[in-house]
Amino acid sequence: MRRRGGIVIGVLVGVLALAAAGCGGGNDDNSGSASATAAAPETSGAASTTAAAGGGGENELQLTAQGTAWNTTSFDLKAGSSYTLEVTNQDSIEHNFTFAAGNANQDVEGGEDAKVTFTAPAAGSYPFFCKYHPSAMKGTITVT
Ligand SMILES: [Cu+2]
Repeated sequence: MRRRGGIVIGVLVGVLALAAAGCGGGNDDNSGSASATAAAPETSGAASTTAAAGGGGENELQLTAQGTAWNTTSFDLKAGSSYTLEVTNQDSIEHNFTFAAGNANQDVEGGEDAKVTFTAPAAGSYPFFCKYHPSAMKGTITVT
């Protein structure tokens, strides 16, 4: 922990030093590229890709609550496939994602987001909704 923080601070200081040097017009020999490549390994692990979706693997879905409404009211899933849904709550009040056929029931505090994983049931059409605002926040999940 300590060591890593020191490296991050060191990189920041280096960037600032380079910026300052740029203004003075002096040491341009080891400019921008050096600090950019040094920082790259730190961030590589954090970036999540959605490209992994496919054959029996994990599929990522997104849903946002804003103004006591969902930004998406329909999803198409494949029967038996596993899904991870990230629910983003942009309101200040708590919302919830309930998809009973997939045994999903996930609360999401105001201003936060939460992930819920479920397996698509047999082919059919199923409702999803926020259990706190079921008439305003509902949609349909179609499984094929
Ligand atoms: Cu709600």
